[in-house]
Amino acid sequence: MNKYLDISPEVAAALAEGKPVVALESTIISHGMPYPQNVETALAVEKIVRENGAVPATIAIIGGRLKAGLSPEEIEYFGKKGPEIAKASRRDLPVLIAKGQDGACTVTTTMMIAAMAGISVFATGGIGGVHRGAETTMDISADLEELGQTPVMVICAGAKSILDLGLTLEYLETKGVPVIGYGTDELPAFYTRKSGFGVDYRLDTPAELAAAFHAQREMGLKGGMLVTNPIPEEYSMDADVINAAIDQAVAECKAQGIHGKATTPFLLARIKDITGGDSLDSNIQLVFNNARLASKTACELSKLA
Ligand code: PSU
Ligand code: MN
Repeated sequence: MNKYLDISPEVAAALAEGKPVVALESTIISHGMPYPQNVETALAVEKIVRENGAVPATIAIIGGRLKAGLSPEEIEYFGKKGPEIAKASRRDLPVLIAKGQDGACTVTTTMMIAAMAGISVFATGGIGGVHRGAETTMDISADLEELGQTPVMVICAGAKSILDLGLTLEYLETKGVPVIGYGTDELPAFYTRKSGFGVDYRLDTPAELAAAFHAQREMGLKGGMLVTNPIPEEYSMDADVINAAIDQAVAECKAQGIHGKATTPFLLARIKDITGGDSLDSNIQLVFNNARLASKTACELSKLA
C-alpha cells in the first residue's frame, strides 16, 4: 500500500469486500462553491451515493496525507477554509506532501488518488479542458492528460463553454479517451443539455457503462473514460443567458490578466455572480444527478469484477 495514502475504514472495508465505491472531488468544495452551500452539497452528495447503494469516498489532501474518504468534520473543515486551501493538481503533490500541507483535489488528483486506492468510478460536476484561446496561451487542463493515463471512469455533466469544447474533444481523441454520452448523442455543456458537438458513443444504462469500462480495464488499456451526463431538463439554464455570462467572465479574465491555476476558479466565481446565483442551483443539481448515475454504475461494475 502507498505509504502516503489513508483510506477511511468504511471505504477500505467496502473495497476489500468488492462493494461499490464512488470517488468525489474536493476542489468543488473549496473552490467551486461558496460556504455553506459547498458543505451542504458535499454532504448531500455523499447521502445520494449511499441511497443508491454505494459508499462515498471524498478525496482530499489533509496535513500532507492523501485521503480517500473524509469524515463530515473534515468536509466541514474544507468548506470553511475554502480557497485558502491550495488547489492541488498533479504538479502540486510532491511539495504539498513533503510540507505536510492541505490540498483540494481537482479531477486530476482525485483520479490519481482514486486509482491508488482501487476506486474505479468518480462523480463530479465539470472537468477542465482546453481553454478558449489555448492556441496562444497553451492553457490546457491537466485533467485531460490524467484522463489519458489513469484508469478511472469520470462522470460529469460535460464541459462548460469557458472551454473550447471542440478542441477539448480533439485533445481527448488524441489521448485515446472514450467520450460517452449518457442517453445522448451530443456533448452536454454543463448548464445546458446541448453543445452542438457529438460524443463518440451513446450508452443508455449504467450496465452498458460498466460493461464498456470493464472491457477497457480487462484489456489493460491505459487511461480513463469520460461519461457526460446531461443536466436534468428542469434544472437546465437558458443557453443565451448562460453564454452571455460566460462571455463576460472570459472577457474580464483576459482584461485582468488572470492566468494559470487561478483562471478556472475565477471564471466559475464570476459566472455565479453574473447569473445572481442561478447557476449555483443548476450546478448543485447536476452534481446530484452525476452522483446517482455514478453510484448505479459502480453497483453494476462491482458485479463484473
Ligand atoms: N470545471 C467546473 N467546475 C469545477 C472545475 C472545473 O465546471 O469545479 C474544477 C475541477 O476541480 C477541475 C478543475 O478538475 O477545476 C480544473 O482546473 P484547471 O482548469 O485549472 O485545470
Ligand atoms: Mn490551466
